[in-house]
Amino acid sequence: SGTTNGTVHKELEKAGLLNKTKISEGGRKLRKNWNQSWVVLVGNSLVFFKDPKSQTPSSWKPGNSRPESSVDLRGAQLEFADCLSSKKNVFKLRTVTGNEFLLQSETDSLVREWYNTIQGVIDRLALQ
Ligand code: I3S
Repeated sequence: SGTTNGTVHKELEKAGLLNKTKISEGGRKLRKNWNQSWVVLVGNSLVFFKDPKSQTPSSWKPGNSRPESSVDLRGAQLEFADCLSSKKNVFKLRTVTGNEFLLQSETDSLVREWYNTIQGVIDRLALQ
């Protein structure tokens, strides 16, 4: 993040479409409900938007659209989790608060990029 005139500008790291389902809330298991989500990695957060059609990287601005939910990546854990789904290219994101999400795409390279970029942010936060 950079600061100009007292305003913090969070860095947009990555944005795109992924299939997403939440599988735990505070350690409590949830029933899967896979949906396509517009996912934005900005600052220390992974932000999910419900309506992918109305979102593009160029149209995304803070405060421009209402996120469905947001995940604090500090202390979060990532792991590939093809064993948790019949889908391929699945990884699990677990937050410190015990929320767990599965993220997936049919495109292998895209999923690897997301995994590596999110892991990079988690690693950076661990050093701060
Ligand atoms: O791991 P699960 O519970 O077998 O996941 C599947 C189910 O949640 C299923 O929903 P219903 O049980 O409500 O019909 C979903 O439609 C599937 O997509 C889930 O499995 P995958 O393998 O797609 O993660």
